[in-house]
Amino acid sequence: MFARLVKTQVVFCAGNHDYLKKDSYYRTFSWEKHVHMMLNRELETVELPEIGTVVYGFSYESRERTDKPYAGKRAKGGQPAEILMIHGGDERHVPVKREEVSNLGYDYIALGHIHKPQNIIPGKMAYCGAPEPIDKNDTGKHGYIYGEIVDKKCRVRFVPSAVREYIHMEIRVTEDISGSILKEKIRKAIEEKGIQHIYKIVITGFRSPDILFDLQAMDVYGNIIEFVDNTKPSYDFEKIRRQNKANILGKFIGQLEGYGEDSIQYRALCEGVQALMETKRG
Ligand SMILES: [Mn+2]
Repeated sequence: MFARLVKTQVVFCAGNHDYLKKDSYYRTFSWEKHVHMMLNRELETVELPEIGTVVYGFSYESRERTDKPYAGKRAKGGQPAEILMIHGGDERHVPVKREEVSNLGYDYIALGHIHKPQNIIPGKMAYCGAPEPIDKNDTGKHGYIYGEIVDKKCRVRFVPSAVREYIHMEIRVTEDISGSILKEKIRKAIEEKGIQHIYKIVITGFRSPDILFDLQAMDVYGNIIEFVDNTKPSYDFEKIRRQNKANILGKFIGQLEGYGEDSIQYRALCEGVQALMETKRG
């Protein structure tokens, strides 16, 4: 795929996942002229005089490394544009301190390893993030960073380009909502945001006490990977207690009333009342 590019110089390094083993395919593969792989664990340079650019970088030879191959290595001024490329940034993968790299003289510092795109120093240092999200908690936009260095001034912008996004979506219900209405609601919400995305649906609010949602049946487009039902039954506990003063139901509510809706006591109250109501009905 790199070979198909006709106007682009590609510079890249091996990171902690695809680190250079002794028999790594990276070492022997013969890349096209415009594809430059860094095969050194120490800082090396790729000079691209035809575009007035030099890229400094290094590769991993192990899954983890806590040294800093860039430390104290200043940009040498060999080309008008000087870029430093670092894979890592956390404690076990080439730690990066903003102060340690920002005054080494590079025009831009390109960071990789963290999947969420983030600006570390505006116009100077950023993680582009994974071009496509790679796990369900990797929500938000994904893409690449487009930058231009002109007269030692760097301007960058993030360009969203991912085909899909992971989206966590909350759907509120009320006690008049049935399973089939909820299914419609979810379907519409997904259509609005895009059926190409992948969803985690969290259902909140108060449902009718008689309903138990069949969530599996609500995955209309096959793009819901997780359902969380946080709904609570809309019991009027005070009223039920008053009507059942003399029996176990009323006493049970009396014991567990007054706890917050997020407490385990509240859950016990809901489950217990439901069980006792069903017994009563039967
Ligand atoms: Mn990594």
